[in-house]
Amino acid sequence: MPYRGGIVPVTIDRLTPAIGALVHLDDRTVSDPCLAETLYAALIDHQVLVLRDFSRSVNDLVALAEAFGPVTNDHHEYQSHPESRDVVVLEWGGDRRPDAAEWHADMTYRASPPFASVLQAVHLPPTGGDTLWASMYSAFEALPAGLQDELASLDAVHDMGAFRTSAYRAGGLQAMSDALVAAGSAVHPIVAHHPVTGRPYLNVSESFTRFVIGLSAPESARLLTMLFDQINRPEHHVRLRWEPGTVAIWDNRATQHYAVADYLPNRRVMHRVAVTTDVRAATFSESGELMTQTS
Ligand SMILES: O=C(O)CCC(=O)C(=O)O
Repeated sequence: MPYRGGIVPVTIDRLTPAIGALVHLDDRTVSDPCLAETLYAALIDHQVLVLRDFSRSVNDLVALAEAFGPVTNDHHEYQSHPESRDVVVLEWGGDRRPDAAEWHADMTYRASPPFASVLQAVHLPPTGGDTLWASMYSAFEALPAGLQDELASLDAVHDMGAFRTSAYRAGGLQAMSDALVAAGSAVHPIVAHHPVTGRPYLNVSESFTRFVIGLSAPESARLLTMLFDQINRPEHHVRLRWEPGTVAIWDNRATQHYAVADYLPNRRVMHRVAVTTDVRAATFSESGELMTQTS
């Protein structure tokens, strides 16, 4: 079905009932500001957008990310691309084991995690290396109403999770403690509300959520494990089979992702740009209605 979000008509195919859409850009360029509005409205609707055969230029990838907002080169663990500090290179293979085969939203150990991420496949293994996204709206809505109510008053602590391992191996306890302080930790509500749609979503991840404030350690562990099991249910998911040049854009608030680590010793290289802030969020009505010309 043709979709007329914003001003520019592009064709958008929904990928699963819960999450994800394939966007056909045809010959449009991301420097077109109307297209940026259209992609933004589609991202809010579908949470993850997939663009096939996007330009392989690092600058074009950054321009695509900048259509969504200011970008950041601020990551404590990954290397930047030699042509652009804004592009992080995620390269795995041989002895380098992938680190993202666990459900997470990016950097929730920060008080303000990035709003969105843009990821491009650069080099792929012959098979494997898919990425899955899960809708945290869908995961929350599938919980029993009584549990939804109980969760609404709870907050949880997020920290850098397994990222601490590299610091520990490099410099022991002091280096690990320093890395934890440098990366930061944050307390977020277990049920967050999307700033644009107003919809509630589940806001805990197995990568970064450590503890539920106010519960005993075993109570906290039991509750989080139950919520992680919910996130792991396939009805909340979309699974992307990458092709070289494929780009995925995700809203880092009400989604989580999982990079399947099934391709070693083959090599897989991805470029990622993180968008810090949703500059358009303030232009949306309090009721959560999109203010673009979506028909
Ligand atoms: O490599 C992937 O497919 C996803 C990487 C990832 O988890 C991330 O960018 O946060």
